[in-house]
Amino acid sequence: MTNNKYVLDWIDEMAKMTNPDKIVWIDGSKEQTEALRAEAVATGELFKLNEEKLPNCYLHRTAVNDVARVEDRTFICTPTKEEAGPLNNWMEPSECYEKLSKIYKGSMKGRTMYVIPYSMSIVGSPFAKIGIELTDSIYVVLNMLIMTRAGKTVIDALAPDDNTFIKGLHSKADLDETKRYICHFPQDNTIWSVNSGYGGNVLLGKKCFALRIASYLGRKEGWMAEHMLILGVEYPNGEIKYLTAAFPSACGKTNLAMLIPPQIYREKGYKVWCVGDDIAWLRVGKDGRLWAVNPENGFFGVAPGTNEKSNPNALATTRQDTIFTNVVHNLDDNTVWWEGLNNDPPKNAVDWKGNKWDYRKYDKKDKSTCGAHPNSRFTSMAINCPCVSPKFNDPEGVPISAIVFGGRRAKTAPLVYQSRNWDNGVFVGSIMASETTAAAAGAVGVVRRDPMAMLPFAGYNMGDYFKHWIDMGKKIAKKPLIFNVNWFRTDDEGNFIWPGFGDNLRVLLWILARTEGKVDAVETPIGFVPRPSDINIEGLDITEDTVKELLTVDKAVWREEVPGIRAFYDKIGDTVPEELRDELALLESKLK
Ligand code: GTP
Ligand code: SPV
Ligand code: MN
Repeated sequence: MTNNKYVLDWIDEMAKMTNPDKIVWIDGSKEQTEALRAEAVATGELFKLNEEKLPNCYLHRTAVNDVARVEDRTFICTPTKEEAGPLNNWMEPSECYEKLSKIYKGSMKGRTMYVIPYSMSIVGSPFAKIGIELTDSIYVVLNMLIMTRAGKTVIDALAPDDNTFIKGLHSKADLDETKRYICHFPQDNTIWSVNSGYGGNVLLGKKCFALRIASYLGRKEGWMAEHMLILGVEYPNGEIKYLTAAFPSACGKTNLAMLIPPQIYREKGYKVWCVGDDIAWLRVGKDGRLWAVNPENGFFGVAPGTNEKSNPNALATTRQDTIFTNVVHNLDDNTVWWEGLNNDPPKNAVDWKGNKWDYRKYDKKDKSTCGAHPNSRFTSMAINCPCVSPKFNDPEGVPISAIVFGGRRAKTAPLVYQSRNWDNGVFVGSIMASETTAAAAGAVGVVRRDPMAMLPFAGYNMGDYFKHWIDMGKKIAKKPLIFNVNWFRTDDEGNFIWPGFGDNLRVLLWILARTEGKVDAVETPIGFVPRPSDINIEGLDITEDTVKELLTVDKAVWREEVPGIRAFYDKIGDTVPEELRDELALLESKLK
């Protein structure tokens, strides 16, 4: 496939270590993909689903101990510990290579090593970067063929003397969780992942490359890799404004990116276009604006909760050409189901663990009774999404008017607020906190700081990452405005107050109106909030008083936040930029 000596030597070296029976290049052809699907079905790695109801769809179950990202086994192996920073796990690179080499030794014996050349962002785009993933998993190959642009066109685009491609090695090995490692060597453009078969740990183009390695490269090269959705809001006059939003894992990016406007807006001609649902690469354009592309080619979305009401676009996207992972298998009609799809759980079904599942034992409050794993996912093609943006494949990307941060906060954060300026906006992103979700192994519902939704994904020291944000602000002549949203405020019974989902457009419209200076705001100690009457509640069953409540900034509650923020900054240490320390002092004084 190539005469690039760096590629060939590296594959040789990795094959010597892992010892596969054969090596197969992935060319992206229909024939090869079809043959791999057939093989995976024959071995039981995939189930072929009902061709009439779910054409070209498959079901996969991971090992029971392997259902989410493993943050405590994820390492940034920079030459010094300081480069990785105190929030990342760090291992000395040579020590890590040596340790993992032992685990990889012979791990592909009796298996095939697949070579997947792939591009993050469309080949030919100024944003595009090439990676090669070596893997012993057909599931990984088939997912990568959806999530990235992969195959012969990509390897053809790699010059014979180009050694800048990202070298990814993945082996399922024996899925031993005590020997599971997800390791990054940014200085070597290298990723080593072993003993897992779960998405975020093994689809190396995604979190490992497009966030961890890319954030490191972005800092070096003057651009940004962020855990952000990208969407366009089309106005009745046809004008489209774009924004990005960073929410932590399983906090609503996919849902927001594909939202369907409430009826009163649809009637007027408003539309929302999805450019991306998880990752954005951002660059300063010649025009001084910030431009974004989605480096991915598909969606690896959370299944539970996806339904005809919450996210019809995602649901429609999954109705063909999709790989479902860890959902319920409906044996009656060979389709799939998950909690929150509808109120009609299948009677004759197998759960995500592969056991017979009795829907009558399902108890909403007890996750262990779920048929689908809470982090079960669908892998679908972006071009199958009914609201995919016409700019999805535009190599230049889209110009960004606003950056939105957000998370799950039951009390503290108001529905929306605007930062005072770029540095204050960076501060707002840096103090983000959110309740943990099932997207990563560990406790769920615990509030933790997750700056810019990048805590698990920054490929270097968080303080330096903050500094990079501050520095980028100096390079962007026409800066996007920075906001924070919270769809997750709850009442005393724990119910969400804000209706969320499609109705989030009402908040986005205020945000975009602010970027054009078309609407006023009220100043609070944390920034600007809307006048309650400026959030349109027509057609909702909440009152302006509820909006008022959602927009309140409780000084006492915020005063209690300050020591937590300071402790977080202290944990990061000296690398926290002066600008952010000043912002914290300013906040404290405004709260007095
Ligand atoms: P990753 O793919 O893990 O990065 O997650 P994501 O940010 O794309 O999350 P996603 O959109 O899949 O949402 C995850 C969960 O949040 C689902 O269970 C949704 O039902 C829920 N959710 C999304 N938007 C809203 C909202 O506006 N309000 C409420 N209450 N829940 C929401
Ligand atoms: C996330 O956890 O933020 C995801 C899913 O988007 S994974 O690809 O597994 O990281
Ligand atoms: Mn994500």
